[in-house]
Amino acid sequence: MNVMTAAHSYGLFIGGEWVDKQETAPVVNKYTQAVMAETAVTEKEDVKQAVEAAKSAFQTPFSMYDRYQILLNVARLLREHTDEFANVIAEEVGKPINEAKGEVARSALTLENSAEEAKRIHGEGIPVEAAPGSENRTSFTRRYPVGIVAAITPFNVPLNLVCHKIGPAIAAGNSVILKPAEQTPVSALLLARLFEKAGLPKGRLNVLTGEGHVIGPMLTAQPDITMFTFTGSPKVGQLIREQAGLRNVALELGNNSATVVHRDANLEKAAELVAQKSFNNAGQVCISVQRVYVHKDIYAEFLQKVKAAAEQIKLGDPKEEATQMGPMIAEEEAVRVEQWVKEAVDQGAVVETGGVRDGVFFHPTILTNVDQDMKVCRQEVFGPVVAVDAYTKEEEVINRVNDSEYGLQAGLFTNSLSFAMKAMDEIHVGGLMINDTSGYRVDHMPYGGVKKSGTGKEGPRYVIEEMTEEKIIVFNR
Ligand code: TXE
Repeated sequence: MNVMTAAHSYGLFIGGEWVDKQETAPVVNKYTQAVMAETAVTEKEDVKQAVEAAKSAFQTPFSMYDRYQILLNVARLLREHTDEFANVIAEEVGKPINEAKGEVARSALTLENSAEEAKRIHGEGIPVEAAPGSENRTSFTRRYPVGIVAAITPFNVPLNLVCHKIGPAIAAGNSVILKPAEQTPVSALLLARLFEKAGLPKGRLNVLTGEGHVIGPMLTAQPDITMFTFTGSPKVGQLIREQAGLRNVALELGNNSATVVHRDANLEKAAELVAQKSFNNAGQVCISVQRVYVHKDIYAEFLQKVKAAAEQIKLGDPKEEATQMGPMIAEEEAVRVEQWVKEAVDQGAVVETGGVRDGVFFHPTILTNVDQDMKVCRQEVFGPVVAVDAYTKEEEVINRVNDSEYGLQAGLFTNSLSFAMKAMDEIHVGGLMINDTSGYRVDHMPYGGVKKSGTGKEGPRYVIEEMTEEKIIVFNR
């Protein structure tokens, strides 16, 4: 029996103070649907105060070494509080506890890497004297923080994707206003407490909770916010870009990731990784495997292996160690996925396994006999559904992978160097994983897509470049 833990209540975090609000919104445990927290609802006045706090903090010097130390301290505190954060993530996302612990570990690495990069922000010498007539000049560039960064984050990775925005922003010397996803804000609020404990100067980090479609326009209406960084759906990304005007907007958006399994692939490894990366976090990952193209010579054998792996996956309470897949973020999302699968079946797709909704749960599902124009292939399912199809030629499968409005990451299992090199040049994505699935990511690598998958790269070093402005200085003797 789930003992109802007393629901915690959290205020807004503005200028280093916790601000309680009259109106609050519940956060539910996605497995039990019990209220696990009450969070404050942001009003226009709070946005103004957060901008003021961020602005005055930005005017107070904050050395690189101090930034380094604070970020390193928060990484340490995160590790020390792994169980607390993992439990919150398991409850507010429905993510199995072991995956949640993994997210906490990666979040600490993201902050640790941000700390290291805080000490490596520099310009370079520019040989202007190489120009005839400039022999008496000397020049170099410097990088300066952009100012106030507004960060808006999605529900599915509520701690690490927040760290990917706060870490580099602070490392670069900016002030941050964070608006976490309304379905999963508690991890971000607990993280703010760690920054407060680590001695982050007041106003350098502000957290505003509430619904994005209400707070978003309030943020983009603030002229003092110099940059927006958003991770979420293309629809919202487009809205923010339109509202931001000429200001810089970094967008990490959706994908319908493809992975290719060539006839010379290691079938065991490919089937294991495809099953793992199709269904982890109930497929609610932007680089989750959604389309698998398998060479016809090994199609039947591969399908049998990945089906067997999918049928082993244990669904259940995310707080149980044995659980490998929890509920989706909300029942209406599971209903949407059920409708998409039904539509595909009506159009001729075959359900090899799964295809069943059980309340908020959707069973790991493998579809075959699919068509590229079915929603389950053409759009982003963001659920535990993968479509597996056969191909014959390298040229053909590259065209099918590219037949998408998205281009975040793709995977290719092959031992053919020539095919890998051809794919390297011709598959149009932000990242190509050879002998791995589209779902591979480590936190310090450049991560980001092309086409509708967004603009800009994440990974602390790359975000710091986007969150600083380069200035050239030229001395004339
Ligand atoms: O997105 P939403 P969700 C993508 C994933 C999927 C989506 C799922 O591919 O498409 O995110 O996450 C706020 N103005 N990625 O459902 O609805 C909202 O409150 C301003 C890609 O959370 O876009 C939340 O905080 N903000 C990614 C945030 O936007 C608004 C990895 C995201 O909400 C708003 C993870 C508005 N009008 C998920 N409406 C990657 N590429 O790495 C909502 N929001």
